[in-house]
Amino acid sequence: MSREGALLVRAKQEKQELEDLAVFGGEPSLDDKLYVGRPNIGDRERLLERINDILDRRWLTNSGHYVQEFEQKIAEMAGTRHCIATCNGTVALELAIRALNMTGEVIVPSFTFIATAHALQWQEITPVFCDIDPRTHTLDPKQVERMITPRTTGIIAVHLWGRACNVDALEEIARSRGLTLMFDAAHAFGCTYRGRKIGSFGRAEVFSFHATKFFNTFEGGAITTNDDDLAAKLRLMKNFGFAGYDKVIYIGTNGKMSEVSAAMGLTSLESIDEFIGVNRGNHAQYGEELGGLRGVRLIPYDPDEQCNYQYLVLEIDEEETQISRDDLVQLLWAENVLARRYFYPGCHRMEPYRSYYPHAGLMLPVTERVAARVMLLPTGTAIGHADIRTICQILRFAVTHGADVTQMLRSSRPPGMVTR
Ligand code: T4K
Repeated sequence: MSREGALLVRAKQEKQELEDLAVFGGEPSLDDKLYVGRPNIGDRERLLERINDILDRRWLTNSGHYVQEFEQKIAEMAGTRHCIATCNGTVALELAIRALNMTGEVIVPSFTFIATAHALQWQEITPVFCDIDPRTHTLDPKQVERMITPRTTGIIAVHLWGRACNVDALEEIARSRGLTLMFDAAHAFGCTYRGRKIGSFGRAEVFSFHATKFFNTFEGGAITTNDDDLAAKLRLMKNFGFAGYDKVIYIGTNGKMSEVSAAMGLTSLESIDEFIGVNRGNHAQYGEELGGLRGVRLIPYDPDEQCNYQYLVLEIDEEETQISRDDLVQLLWAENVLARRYFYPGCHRMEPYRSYYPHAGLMLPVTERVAARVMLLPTGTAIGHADIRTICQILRFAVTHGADVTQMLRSSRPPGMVTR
């Protein structure tokens, strides 16, 4: 690009006056939308080779060559004896919950993707929403103890943002209270807890390889465990309970991963270091560009642990910024930066839980506070350094003029308008 071209782009991007913000009628800083969770894609040629091979073999699903290879690789990388690949993370959760005989009540965070709760409710098990630690955004072990009742059979803890839960404390509670502990590790493939790979904690751990995860199988998931009997049961359950042609020995469902998904997974795995490297670099750049911006905190990753850096999470302290998280999200959307409010408003405020337990929020003060402050920004291989610079410039401008932007939004917003 010529120097003049570069200056033009720069002029378009940098906001000087409030009216330059797209939310007030200015030109959006970005021509194309930037999404949270844009898929990372590995080597296309390699993927297409594999898909061609699948077609040549005429073996498309049902524990084919590629699914077996994928399961082996995941087990190796997670450091477990078994990996059972599934069609998605939600079905993997449902299978694990059922195979582990969870019943009655199971303690889960409310600050998670709705699938964690639904996987229980789907089987008529009551998700009991428990508060989180404000520092880690994961289950607070002290609160977990408070939520145990005679009906409690288990705990599903979530390694949110790929940052490990307080595994030791949870394992101790599960052991001493006779509860089954498993982990929703949907965000945490490639991450460690005290140097050990996530995958082998609790009775089982569940991964998601959905398109929006840092490495994906289009749709997909997996359960990892070191329990031989559990693994055997899960293999039956994900294939209708078939133990051979014409022989069903267990109740089951169809939770199988297809060959083409496994091919995508194997191809993605070959680029995993690159994906993590890009995410780590993006995280560092956001950190530098937003450094010192009052009221905006970038959630850090523990430098002593391995992490996939897939989630770029900000906490907005409205008292400091003078502009709310929701207003910032609205303003970014207008600029074509589709920031997200994961996991607002918390599962307990979504149906059917909101109707079942209208007062659950009373036990979840930290969840409610954090859910009102968190905002996720785009990262991954689909965005570049210039995009990050632009996003940070918009944020810096909006926060520096926080009170004025808020006032102007209030006077320009039609009554009843909400941000997504
Ligand atoms: N447990 C936890 C803690 C989870 O976070 C999840 C899933 C699960 C369990 C269940 O695992 P799965 O059954 O999904 O395997 C997304 C994902 O759909 C969901 O997988 C993920 N968590 C969650 C955190 O995010 P949504 O409802 O936010 O939006 P979605 O899927 O429409 O995509 C988000 C953005 O990504 C879009 O704005 C556009 C972009 N996108 C999406 C897709 C699918 C693309 O650019 N390309 C794509 O192909 O749930």
